[in-house]
Amino acid sequence: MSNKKIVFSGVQPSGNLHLGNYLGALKNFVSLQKEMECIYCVVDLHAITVFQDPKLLSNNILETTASFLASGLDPTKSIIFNQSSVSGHAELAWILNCVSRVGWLNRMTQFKDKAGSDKEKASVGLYIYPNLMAADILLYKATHVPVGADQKQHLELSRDIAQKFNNDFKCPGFFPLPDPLILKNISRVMSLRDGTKKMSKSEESDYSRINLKDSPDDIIKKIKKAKSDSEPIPENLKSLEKKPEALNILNIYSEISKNNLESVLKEMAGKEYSYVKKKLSDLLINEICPIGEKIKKLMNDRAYLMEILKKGNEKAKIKSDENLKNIREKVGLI
Ligand code: AQP
Repeated sequence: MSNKKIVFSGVQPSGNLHLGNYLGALKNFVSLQKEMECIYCVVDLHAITVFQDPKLLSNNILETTASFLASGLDPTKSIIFNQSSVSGHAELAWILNCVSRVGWLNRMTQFKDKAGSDKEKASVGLYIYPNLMAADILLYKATHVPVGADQKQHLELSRDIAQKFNNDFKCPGFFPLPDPLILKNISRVMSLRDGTKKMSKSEESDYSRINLKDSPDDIIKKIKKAKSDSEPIPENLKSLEKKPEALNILNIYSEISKNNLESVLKEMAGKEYSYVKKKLSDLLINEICPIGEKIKKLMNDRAYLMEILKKGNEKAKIKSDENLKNIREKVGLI
């Protein structure tokens, strides 16, 4: 077994990237590329588990690539490519479909959330999405996976699948068991309209999220309208237990201002939420708007983005072909 640390993670090109994707994933991706070998993927095969308009999908693949670059990912340090361009992802997913158990998938809460009340009408792809995610990670024998807390359960499943493969095919340690890298402070950014739901690309109301491409005016408007609390900011965390929207605003402020929540409460106790909202808008405009501008600029040079994906694909393919050859051997495929 090798001790090499390999990072893998992905983002779906299913719409506008938002503050949740940025704080829960992208920011972490950028800091990791300084320390480890990193592979970052635009997971387009995951996106189509829910219907995507083909024209919008092609555009979103490029825009997610642009968002990676604009957030600070460096294609000379990290491998950046789109999932469907490396066929090994789909091939390994099939092998792992045969290792993973129906009972395991039945426990996945994201399927229950996304499929909604009529599960019979959800795509089979949405149901087996976690097996494809395991394939993404194991295809590169990744050891570390930076994700938001919403993906923790899927990552635990990837570990179970890796372990079962190693046992079934009597190859202990063949697949490393991938570790999640989840930020402690703000692992889940919640919707600005409903503090019990995560901020999400597919949520209908644009007021529920801050998009990376939002203008300063959009940010000011959305934060102003964000649900909080009519009572002043309390001194302690306990008083926020039943106030998820207020807690969300303070959590986002804590993350963006790089102060822990306790010291934010100390600083803000007794003030109205309009006070923290004003400070938060200023900080968000400073951090997010330059990224949005870069995304827009990069989207004017599609040939450049295509070239980034092509080069990333070539590098990813070398690694995945080599691993897939060994995986096929273990399974007995000729
Ligand atoms: N609200 C969030 N807070 C923290 N992290 C988040 N992530 C997503 N939303 C939040 C993290 O971003 C990475 C990429 O996510 P994704 O786009 O592949 O899928 P998702 O989690 O399903 O994101 P969305 O926005 O909710 O997309 P839709 O609406 O299309 O399903 C992951 O690491 C995720 O944890």
